[in-house]
Amino acid sequence: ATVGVIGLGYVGLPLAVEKAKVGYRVIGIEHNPLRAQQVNQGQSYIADVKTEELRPLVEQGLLKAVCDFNDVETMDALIICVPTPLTKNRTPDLQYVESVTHAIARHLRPGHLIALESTTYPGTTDEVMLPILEASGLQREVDFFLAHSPERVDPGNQRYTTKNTNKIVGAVGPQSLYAAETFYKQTVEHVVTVSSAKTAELVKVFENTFRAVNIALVNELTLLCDRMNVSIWDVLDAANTKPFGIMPFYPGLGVGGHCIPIDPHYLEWKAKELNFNTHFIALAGEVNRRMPEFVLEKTQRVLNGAGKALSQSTILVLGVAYKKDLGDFRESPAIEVIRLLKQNGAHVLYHDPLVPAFEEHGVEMSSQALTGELVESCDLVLITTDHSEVEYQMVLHHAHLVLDTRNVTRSLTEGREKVTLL
Ligand code: SAJ
Repeated sequence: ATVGVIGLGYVGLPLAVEKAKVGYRVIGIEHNPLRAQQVNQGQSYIADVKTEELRPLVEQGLLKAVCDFNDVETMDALIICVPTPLTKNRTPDLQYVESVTHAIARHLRPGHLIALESTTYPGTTDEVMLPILEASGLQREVDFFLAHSPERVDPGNQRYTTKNTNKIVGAVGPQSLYAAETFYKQTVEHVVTVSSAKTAELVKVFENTFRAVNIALVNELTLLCDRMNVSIWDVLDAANTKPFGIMPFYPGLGVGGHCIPIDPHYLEWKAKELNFNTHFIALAGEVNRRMPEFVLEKTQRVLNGAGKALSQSTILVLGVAYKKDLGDFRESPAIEVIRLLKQNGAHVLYHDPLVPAFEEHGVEMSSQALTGELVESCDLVLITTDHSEVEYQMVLHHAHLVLDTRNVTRSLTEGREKVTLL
């Protein structure tokens, strides 16, 4: 059987590899010709996909990438993994989902299974996609099958992969559900079916809203603990001794990535359409977006405590990626912190072993080599991302002052007197 994966990004490429590994012929439809070319050369550009597992599949002819929809008739299942970003006024941007659905409708044939994996607001599959597909004259549940199965990839997570992460599947009817469940069972260890496509969509945005709200709760508590001179880290560690723990969330300099800061606003938008005001989502967004400001204030305070002014200081920012052990800096709050530090006159350098250079929000920098001399030459080291491969002991040894926003130095001894935590 032949599978089409539309969008070969951090969701689509791992999925395409999993399908090819169990023997499907996989055709990736990727609108970025550079990425399509890299795939056809067996070259991975996604951290979670090793080139050595991609290349053989391409060489065996099990996986290839194209940039058009001309092969759609030859496919049996079509999995849509395109981005669902926000427009500049923070409303859902379904342009990619819609254009891909129109392209599929032009090549739709009896027997096609279509599954949307992109995170979106409840109702997208049956209110937006279904009418476009049925305009072809083919009928749901009879000629084609339509389902929603949200991607649950946790980028950089080696333990939970596309293969062993439970897969939620909801559809526009029983035939579609059966077709989708059967399809996913070939590559995912555990498939969980739900009663509708809308339910499946809601499960996903709820999961990410849950994270955003809990991160915001801990961030708000961090601001309060700062005023009370209590360590949030001690509070969280001790609170976690409850029998079932508190499912640890930790403070940080805000929420980055292309999911948690974005997905909940899809739900908020849909709720507003139904004249329902969700409060937690907006509140969580406000609190999380406030954290870079707080990190700036705290940096100023630590420098002032050592008789230094921010505007005369050189700051080394350790990590610009939005989370540990990943080279992705999209929506990274660390870049917002750098912008604020520069805006307040500080001289800022950064080191990130996984981000050699970046250009975002009008800031363009390249990573410095992390040496003792570099650390010594800075007035303060601001640890913003807790990458495993950074030599924090060396940093502590050479640093004058350290503001550790991730408490990554918690297990180190030498030099801890130089460290301030969020
Ligand atoms: N963060 C905190 N405190 C925390 C947890 C996270 O400040 O306690 C920050 C991180 O530093 C990061 C952001 O929030 O900047 C997002 O963190 P994340 O761990 O949710 O990472 P994502 O967005 O790459 O991956 C998430 C998935 N996370 C997990 O499963 C742990 C999951 O929510 C989704 O599958 C995925 O986004 C997605 O694609 O929706």
